[in-house]
Amino acid sequence: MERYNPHAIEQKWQDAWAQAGLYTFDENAPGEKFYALTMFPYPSGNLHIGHWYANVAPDARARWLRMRGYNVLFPMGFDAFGLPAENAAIKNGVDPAGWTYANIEYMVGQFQRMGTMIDWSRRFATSDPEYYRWNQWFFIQFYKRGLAYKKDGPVNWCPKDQTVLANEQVVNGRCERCGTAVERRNLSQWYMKITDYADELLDFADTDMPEKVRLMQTNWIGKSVGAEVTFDTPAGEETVFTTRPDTLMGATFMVLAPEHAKVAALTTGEQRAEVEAYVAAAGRKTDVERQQEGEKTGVFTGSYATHPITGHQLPIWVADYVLVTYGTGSIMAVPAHDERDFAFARRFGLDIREVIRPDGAEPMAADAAEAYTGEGRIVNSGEFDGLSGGKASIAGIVARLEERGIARAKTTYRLRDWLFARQRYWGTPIPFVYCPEHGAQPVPEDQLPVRLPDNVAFTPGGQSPLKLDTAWLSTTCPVCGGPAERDTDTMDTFVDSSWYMYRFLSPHDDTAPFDPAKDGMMPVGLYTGGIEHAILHLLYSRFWIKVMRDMGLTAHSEPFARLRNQGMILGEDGEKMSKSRGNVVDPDDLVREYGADTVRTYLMFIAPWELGGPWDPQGINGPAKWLSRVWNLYFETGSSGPAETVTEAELRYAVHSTLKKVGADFERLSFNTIVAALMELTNTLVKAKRAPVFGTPAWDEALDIFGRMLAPLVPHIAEEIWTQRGQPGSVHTQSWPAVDEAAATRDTITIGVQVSGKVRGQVTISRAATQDEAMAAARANPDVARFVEGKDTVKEVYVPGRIINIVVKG
Ligand code: ANZ
Repeated sequence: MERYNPHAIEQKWQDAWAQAGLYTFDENAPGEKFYALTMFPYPSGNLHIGHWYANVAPDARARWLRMRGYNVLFPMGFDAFGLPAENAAIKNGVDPAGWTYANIEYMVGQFQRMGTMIDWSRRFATSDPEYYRWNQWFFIQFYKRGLAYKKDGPVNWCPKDQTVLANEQVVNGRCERCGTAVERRNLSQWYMKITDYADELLDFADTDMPEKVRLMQTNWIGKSVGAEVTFDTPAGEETVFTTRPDTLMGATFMVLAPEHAKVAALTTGEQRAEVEAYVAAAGRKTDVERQQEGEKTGVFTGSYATHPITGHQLPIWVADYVLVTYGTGSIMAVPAHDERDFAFARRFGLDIREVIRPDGAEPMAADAAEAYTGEGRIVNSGEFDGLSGGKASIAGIVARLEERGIARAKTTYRLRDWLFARQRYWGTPIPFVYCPEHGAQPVPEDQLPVRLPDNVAFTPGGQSPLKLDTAWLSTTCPVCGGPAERDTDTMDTFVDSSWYMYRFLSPHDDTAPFDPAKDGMMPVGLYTGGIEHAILHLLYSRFWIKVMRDMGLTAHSEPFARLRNQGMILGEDGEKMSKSRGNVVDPDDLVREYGADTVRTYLMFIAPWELGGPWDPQGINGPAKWLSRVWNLYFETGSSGPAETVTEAELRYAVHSTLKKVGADFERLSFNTIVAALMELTNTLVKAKRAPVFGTPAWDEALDIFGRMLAPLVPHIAEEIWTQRGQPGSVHTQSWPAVDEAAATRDTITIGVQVSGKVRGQVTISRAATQDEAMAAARANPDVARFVEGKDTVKEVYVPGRIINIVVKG
């Protein structure tokens, strides 16, 4: 007998499957359609263990669905635009396209060695002009709908990457990609009006996402319900946004953000030098630094606002804890009930006026140490006194203020419009031209795609080569035919992943982004990927699909019916794997040593999939040995014989109860317990091979069902077993076995026997045993018999399935 040698079978089967087109999705094939998708990778040049972890379990699940009769679409592509290609170009003088496509070829080969059921005939890269052409088409449609617009304003600028960044790409004040401190600049930029969809994006009714993901998106959108209240100032009316209009009478000063437009006009001559210095210093800080805890800073402008009800004069301050990008960029400060205002008032000796008091409490002490932010009754507020403060009374108070023209109800969002343009080369060119006569004009749709020029010159400073490519730059105005210049910006690469799931439906369509006849495949039935995409990618794609729906392109409002996140495989040391830490595990090395099936098994076995955990180099030996045992189970002769006692019922119970569990675990994406159950079943099978049940129909059934259960997890060895057993076709086109419910339930049970209330022994009886049968079995047990023989029986009780009690006298 040959020993298990994955290297002798894996490549062979991968080639055979590819040749047979075994995994090519055919929409006309029978079976309910199911769309399973794993987030596509960036073509960095190498699939790492994290990619394997992210892909093998969803592959197993897609294979399982297929065996259950679903017609499963499981495609893969490459998210191919982005900075690394361009940085490689700047650093090593290579062409970004050449670099990207060579990486893709290499990674496809790596993917193939994983043994997945990916349908490669649908593969595309988002840097293909045939793909990004539709980004441009969408951009023009969004523009026509008023959703793409250009605006002057403060933006985050990364001086190293020489490009603007979306707020989402600034982490702790630094460029998410290169870590350089981000600057603020005023630039005219393209935006996408995602804020139009803020409310709808808060509704997750049609998309099943993990609680944590929903929460992160909800916080990112940051909906706040409140009111705008207007104050008079020497520079005209100033409106503030507040979520607590019930505390209006407690407002004792006003604060403007340093960048607020009225700062200069409100600053008196005496205060000017101080205010200007403060504003300049604040400009050098990031929003995050400004909002960090720590001592509040600020300066008085010298001017006063008039309280709209009391007419009191409230000093107007400038402080950087108020952000120009939120609400109206100014606040009414209520130090008694807001922590930041309280700290500020204490620091600068400003008035604190209590207006909310818990029932039965004493008035707030003059030397109170902190603001009171809880519930209570309104006090010191004239006509509003006695109302309960907080949510309950806000609507009523706003209505009364509205009548007098002081306030109006207002809902504010933290979400900003999506800053869409980048000053980089390796992305989708924005399809606009600028004519001295006719301004910004979209490129006519029949001229799409606007292709990226080849052979551009990269400069070490990082400026976009598009700006320097005069041949590419100069074009004609679609309105007058006169000379015009192209937009040199490219799109944020998040556009590419915003709608790619639709492209897989008809990846070669050159008349539309996707074939509308295929819309029924959407939404994606199960989308899997990392939690790092909880906000940006998911929010953008949810937005994009809602716009597509409003354009009449799709009937769906959500791209993903269900999303699940895998955890992360860490280094042996529990740290994130990275070259600098030297703790990287290379899946290619592992495949060379153990074969893909073992690596697949180990990655599913190593941890609950959604949690992940540290890599254990010893751990892989378990799965390797298991697959050898599996192999021997089928192919080793000579070790069979009646040396063990496994009955037919026991064997069938083991097989069918495992089958039942594996099905339930696939459903809930619990892969490690599937592997564990199959390992346990292997033990029973190895025993059964040496028992009289060997060679019976039950034995054949066991080998058949076990072989099919292996197929989704370890496709190569399962295929070899299938074939070597002389069965025609592929195990991967077989159906998933049906559970024999009767066999999956044990028909005997083991229960305790009490004599006069004391447990004396245990008996194994049929589940269907009658009281008489149960009693007979109990009395036949020697441990029980000792206590009942020769004694009078007072009572016999059998609680079916639970306990037997024999009460005796004497
Ligand atoms: C008066 C007040 C009294 C407030 C009170 C709070 C508590 P969220 O919930 O996050 O939306 N605010 C408004 N605009 C601001 C800005 N540009 N920068 C910093 N803070 C700003 O927060 C809304 C509250 O944050 C608003 O309600 C305002 O302070 C402050 F007992 O107004 B409040």
